[in-house]
Amino acid sequence: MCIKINEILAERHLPLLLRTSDGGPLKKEGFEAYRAELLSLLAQEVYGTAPAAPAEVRVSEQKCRPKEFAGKATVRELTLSFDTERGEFSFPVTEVRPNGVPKKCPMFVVLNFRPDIPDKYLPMEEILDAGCGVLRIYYNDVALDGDDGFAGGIAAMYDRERYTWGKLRMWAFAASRALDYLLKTDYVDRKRIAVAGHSRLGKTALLAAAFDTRFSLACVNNSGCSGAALSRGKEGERVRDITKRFPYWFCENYKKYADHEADMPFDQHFLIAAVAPRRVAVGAALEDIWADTDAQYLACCAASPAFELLGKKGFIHPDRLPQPGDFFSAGQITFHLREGTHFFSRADWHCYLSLI
Ligand code: GTR
Repeated sequence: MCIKINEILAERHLPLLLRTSDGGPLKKEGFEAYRAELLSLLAQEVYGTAPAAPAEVRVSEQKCRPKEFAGKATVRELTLSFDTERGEFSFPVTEVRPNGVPKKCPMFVVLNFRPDIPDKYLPMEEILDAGCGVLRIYYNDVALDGDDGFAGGIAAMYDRERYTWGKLRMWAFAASRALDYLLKTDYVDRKRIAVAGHSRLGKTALLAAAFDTRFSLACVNNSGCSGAALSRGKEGERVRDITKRFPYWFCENYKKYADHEADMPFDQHFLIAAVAPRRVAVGAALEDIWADTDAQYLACCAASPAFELLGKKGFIHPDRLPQPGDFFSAGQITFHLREGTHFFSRADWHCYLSLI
């Protein structure tokens, strides 16, 4: 028997998207205000509140290698700095941009687990051959991925009483500061700046694009729980698992939904919807049971109406669950499912490179 997607979604009893405060349907004109409400709800309950963007981001160059990757690219080691409540905060980034590209190049702000370039998650030559550049952030340079009591990195630069942000939001904040810098250069295509990450950094990429409308595309790889996967009815990792193992990724409030997903006044399709009308690319892997492939696909289905309200194609997909080899890329939400395990693979990159 073939079960329809709408029937599967109905069984998850998701909070309704696109409702006004009195429960009526939202109109296109009301979307911006509604989007702000979505973001404030998600900040309040999941990711925490964050400081406003600093007035300016300063850049200093540490090293420049103009002929890397067989002469195809210029690689620069940079330091980005900005003022915070407690003085200046700086973090290093690496910029790789293609040489000899006559027009401005599209860029990926890539949050990664290691500072290396290339890296097993970052096939640099293939990205360059597609005419794209990368601004790489090593996430531990911004805030340690561990329980440091929020005493180090960017966490220590702001009053914890004022801002409840967890580490995901801190890494996303850094992605926006990298974007501040890129927008000041004259070689970047301002309309084609993506934010990309895998797993916990896939959650971060989605969060960054939801909060910052200057990103044109979010590449959300194998993000799973608290990323692009619906929490209601989810297999593998649940809110209880993630808040127990990684409490510092979130704000305190999120813990109350451990084993109480049905009480959440939101689900993860709200986060995808907050990127509308821009593009969200969700990548899943067949053996990544912990992230739950179907839950990520269903979140795309459930978020689609937000994009449609704004006159865009939302998520264009057949009326079935995904199969390996699927890549649905006709709308603003795209989804692919590849064979294999939890990994940021070249196959994933090839999808994202076709979308930027
Ligand atoms: C897991 C975590 C996932 C995912 C992953 C990763 O242990 O439970 O949510 O973020 O780590 O980032 O590799």
